[in-house]
Amino acid sequence: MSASAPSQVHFRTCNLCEAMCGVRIEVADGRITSIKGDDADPFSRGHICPKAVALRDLHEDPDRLRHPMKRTASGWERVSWEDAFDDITRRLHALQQEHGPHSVGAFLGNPNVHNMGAMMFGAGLLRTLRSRNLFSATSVDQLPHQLVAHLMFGHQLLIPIPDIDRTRYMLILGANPLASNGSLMTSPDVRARLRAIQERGGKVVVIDPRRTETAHIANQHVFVRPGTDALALLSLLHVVLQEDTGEDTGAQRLGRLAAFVDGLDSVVSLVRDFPPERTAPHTGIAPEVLRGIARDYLAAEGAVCYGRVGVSTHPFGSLCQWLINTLNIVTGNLDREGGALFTQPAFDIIGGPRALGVSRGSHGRWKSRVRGLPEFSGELPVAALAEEILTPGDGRIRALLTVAGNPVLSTPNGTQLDTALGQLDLMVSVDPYLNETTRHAHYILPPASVLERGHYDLVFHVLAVRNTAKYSPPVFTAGPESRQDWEILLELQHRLETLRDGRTARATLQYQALKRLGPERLLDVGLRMGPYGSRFHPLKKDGLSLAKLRAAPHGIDLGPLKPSLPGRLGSRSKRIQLAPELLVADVARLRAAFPDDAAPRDGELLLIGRRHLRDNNSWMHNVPGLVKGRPRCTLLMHPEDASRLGLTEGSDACVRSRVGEITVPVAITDDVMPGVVSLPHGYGHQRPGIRLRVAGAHAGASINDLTDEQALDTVSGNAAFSGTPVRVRAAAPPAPPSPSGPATPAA
Ligand SMILES: Nc1nc2c(c(=O)[nH]1)N[C@H]1C(S)=C(S)[C@@H](COP(=O)(O)OP(=O)(O)OC[C@H]3O[C@@H](n4cnc5c(=O)[nH]c(N)nc54)[C@H](O)[C@@H]3O)O[C@H]1N2
Ligand SMILES: Nc1nc2c(c(=O)[nH]1)N[C@H]1C(S)=C(S)[C@@H](COP(=O)(O)OP(=O)(O)OC[C@H]3O[C@@H](n4cnc5c(=O)[nH]c(N)nc54)[C@H](O)[C@@H]3O)O[C@H]1N2
Ligand code: SF4
Ligand SMILES: [Mo]
Repeated sequence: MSASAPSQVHFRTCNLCEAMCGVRIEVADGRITSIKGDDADPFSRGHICPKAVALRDLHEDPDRLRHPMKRTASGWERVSWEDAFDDITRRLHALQQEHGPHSVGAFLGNPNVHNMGAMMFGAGLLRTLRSRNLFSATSVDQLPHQLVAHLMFGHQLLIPIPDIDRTRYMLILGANPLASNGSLMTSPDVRARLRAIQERGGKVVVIDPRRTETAHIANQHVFVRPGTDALALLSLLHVVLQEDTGEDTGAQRLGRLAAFVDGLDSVVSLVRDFPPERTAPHTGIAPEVLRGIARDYLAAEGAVCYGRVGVSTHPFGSLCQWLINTLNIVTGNLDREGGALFTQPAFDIIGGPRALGVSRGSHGRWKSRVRGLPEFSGELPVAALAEEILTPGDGRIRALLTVAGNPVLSTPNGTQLDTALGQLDLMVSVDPYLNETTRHAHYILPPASVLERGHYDLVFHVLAVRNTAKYSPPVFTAGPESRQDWEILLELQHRLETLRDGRTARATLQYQALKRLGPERLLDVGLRMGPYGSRFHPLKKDGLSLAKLRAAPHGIDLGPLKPSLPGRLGSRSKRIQLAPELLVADVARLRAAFPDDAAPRDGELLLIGRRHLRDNNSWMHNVPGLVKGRPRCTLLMHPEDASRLGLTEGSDACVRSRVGEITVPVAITDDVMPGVVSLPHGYGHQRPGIRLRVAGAHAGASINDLTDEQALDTVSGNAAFSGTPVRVRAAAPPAPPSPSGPATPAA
């Protein structure tokens, strides 16, 4: 700890969610005395949410692991980094020698994307593994967005961003930015930005099976039956493209996009079959409501449709994301101010030098061994991870590396994965906590705390509603005994390469160079090579560099998003594919799932998820300030369903699905649709052997002990959490109180 009195002020970007809020951190005597919003941050303008203060709690958390740990017969033991790296890489190498490269798998969790060093160095380690069994949180999240971007725009990260600050009509499906603070739409203080749409005479419309916090401030909220959005979108397109709306035809509305869009005719004929009357019995959306939305959307000077987790972790997630883009395109709202635009980030991982970037994407180059699910950009769907460990045979996963992930709580059928992890020959977790997943590890390698590292948002600047750039230097100096995520990943990579290829001069030089450079120097190179960089900028010395960012601690505003097509497209043809074959073909699956004569399934409820402002996936329940108050892991249920099932407010309900059963208290509200129930994810901290004392006392139950690893958006392989069929009944009268409380820390 370097700081000493009098107090120092640090400016930083909060990296806990995607919003990139600027924070002002005061430190005295090596301790944080206050965390506030940074009013001078040009992007977030002082906004923060209650989680920002957790940056301190996470740093100071006594449960956060500070040194490598090895699981032994008598419990967890502290080991040296050297011994850990040595034993781990020797064993990984031996397994790969004996059973082939695919016997070692890896799972990368969400916080990697919020971590500059892990982003820069993770790929190298994965390449070194040469394994086809690579998984990440992408396939329980935004894989449909990436697949669709790859197919339509030629690059997996060319994701159109809503121009929230200029739009006059924002149609939101399956997102609740007031709780999540926005996703694939980095927009700090999203509440103010949505309000501003209304203040300039525009409209916000939310389509969601739950009347969410966002729906409450919207101009209009429409209930939709979970899993049916693709039908509603096809009907919206039907109205826009097939009905006489008194406006231009589809081709005319494309405007300047017409010069580089292929496939409009296929879409026009595809939507013919989906008049709103035909889809209404499935979606629950009245035809006149959809026609009203279409009318308003077409009339607005700049309209945008935005769909997030609720329509990507969905049985037709890829269709939804495709149809959302299509709606924006055929109404001329893509690449238009007030519509959806692509960013031009300062460190350009899309259009910049290949060595510093992310690939354009690939699909189906190989299939998973057991279920034959398609690869996407080198990864397989994580819904297949457990079966790849449990199913005997050649290519079975025998060792697993997890980096910043908690798949036991975050992936479908977590119970099955929990069992599978217990059967690995070797599991290694790079993670600061002993949690539901890492308790199975043979080694836990904890990184330095987030405040001990520099930060730049390589990914979220690509997804932001405005072009900005900001670098945050470390607040504290990491101790000599701690290692950054990137150092851990680089060390594993280098030792594995050395074991496999021998000690070559080239590899050693490369390793030493990377180690010396570290993320900061690479960031500097990326900024200089980027579109605002000192290398290409006409006034060279004024161009962006790390030094320039260091001199602007609140960040630099690079202006609003600008039209950039067709030049920005990733494909060589520089054309947009409006009707990719893979997606057009998937409409047959949709039709089959919703035949005209479908009979309602008696007694079945559809389970959906939800987020709360004070949660962050599974890993922030150990922060006392964030878990205090009423328990949040409750099953929301409509009063009609509750009375039919004899459930009362606060009573315990047993919720059962094909894969499992959990017991949770009921909260009755007409904010959810009849026939729909909702539970948050990331709870379920009752499992033995974890070391999360606060979380253990707020355990809740895991929704992913109910979600089904067989339910997928089959084109992409993304997990389909939305609309898991469940049966609910009153739990047996409570047994005499059993001693509960914090889970017993292991060893
Ligand atoms: N506070 C907080 N913030 C977070 C996170 C967190 O855990 N907590 N997680 C972060 C992460 S990793 C992500 S990816 C983002 C996600 O950000 P969002 O996409 O905004 O996520 P949610 O708040 O879960 O909103 C999903 C919405 O989809 C609705 N929904 C469910 N099924 C369907 C359906 O079939 N159709 C439609 N139309 N809607 C449906 C749900 O009711 C819910 O309102 O949030 C990020 N920010
Ligand atoms: N049913 C249902 N399931 C869902 C979702 C849903 O809406 N419904 N949402 C899905 C989504 S969008 C996502 S993104 C996934 C998230 O899935 P995961 O990424 O698997 O889960 P997290 O809860 O984010 O776990 C993060 C892990 O990283 C560790 N960690 C935190 N910071 C760092 C760090 O700086 N370095 C390292 N090495 N480790 C760190 C934490 O201790 C924790 O173990 O969950 C998905 N699961
Ligand atoms: S909204 Fe996200 S980035 Fe902003 S303070 Fe909260 S957690 Fe941090
Ligand atoms: Mo996510």
